[in-house]
Amino acid sequence: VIIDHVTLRLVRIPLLQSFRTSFGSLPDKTAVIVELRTSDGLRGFGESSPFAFATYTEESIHTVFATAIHDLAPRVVGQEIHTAEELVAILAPVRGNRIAKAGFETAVWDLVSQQRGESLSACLGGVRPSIEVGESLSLYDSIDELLDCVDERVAQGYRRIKLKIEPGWDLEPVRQVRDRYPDIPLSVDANAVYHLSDSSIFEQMDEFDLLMIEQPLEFDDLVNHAALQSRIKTPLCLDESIRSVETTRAAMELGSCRIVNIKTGRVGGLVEARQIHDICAAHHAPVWMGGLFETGIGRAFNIALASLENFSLAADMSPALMYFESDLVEEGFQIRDGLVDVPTTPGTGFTVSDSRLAKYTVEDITFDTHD
Ligand code: OSB
Ligand code: MG
Repeated sequence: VIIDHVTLRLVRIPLLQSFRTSFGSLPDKTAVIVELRTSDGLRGFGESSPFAFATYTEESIHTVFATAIHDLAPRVVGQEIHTAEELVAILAPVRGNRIAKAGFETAVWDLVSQQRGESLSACLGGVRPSIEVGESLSLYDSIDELLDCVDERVAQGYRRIKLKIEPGWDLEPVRQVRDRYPDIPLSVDANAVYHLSDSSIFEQMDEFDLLMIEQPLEFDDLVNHAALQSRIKTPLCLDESIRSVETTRAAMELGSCRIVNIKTGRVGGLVEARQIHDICAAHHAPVWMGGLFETGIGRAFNIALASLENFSLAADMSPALMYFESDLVEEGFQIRDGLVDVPTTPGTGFTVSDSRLAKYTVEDITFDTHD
């Protein structure tokens, strides 16, 4: 198909409650929604889902929107594209900026799956009819607040609870949650705030029988994670450090982790994500689907990807309406008994709400072949 229009929409959606990690609070939900229109009238939607500031990775809503406008959209408009791999090749000269690229890449997958008349999961080679869902809990001001929240999520049937930690909020909250729920799958996520000199904290965590410890150390350090992994029994999981096929291979060969969190955006889209999944499978390292608080548009791609075989641990996949006052798709999805169904209808299985997209768009720009 020929991509004859590209529209980029910068959206901001208020959060229902603030969410705090070791790198700070998220003020609102920001995303760039990429719409590709083809010469034969198809519309494909993708999502770039950075946070407001460059605190999780080096991309922010500002860098993503600027990169999409100046580096990516001009390379895509007017092109004939049949597969997501072709799009990846077209964008390959642009270094990094993976969250920005993922908006375009996922939009192409939407077009491809519509054109083939197959579900996105089938197009990707998915095998799971449903995905197990866990929940990622914010840092809180008190352990009582945290325990209330854990009670609620356990009662709702979530299959894994992930606690955010930071210095001063680590061993004690984790101990209390573990004492209250001796059997739930429990993990912690430090978002890269500790140093190798903090190893004794993680050695002490071995007694909590955690499923994994996610990204304890610096966001780009594979060597120190390998050193820490050799000192503790609990599997390390890398999030921020896993950017690409190359960093995944390095992490596997160095022994930096035993589990990988794959986020569609962080790695630049579903083509790269699927390759990372395959490398991990070859190393017997399970993977799971992480999230960037995507709207329903982005969550749709995550659900389809998480239906691949080696996604054997619960995903961060709460419905957008748990976090935002409104979503950008018509359908939303339900979590039943800790599971979300993988759509089987052609395309992503979700329809963009044009009216809500317009309501939350604060800036937009369209490129067409006549520019
Ligand atoms: O590290 O996974 C993370 C949210 C903000 C910043 C970092 C992370 C998270 C999450 C997202 O845990 C969870 C989700 O999208 O459901
Ligand atoms: Mg994480």
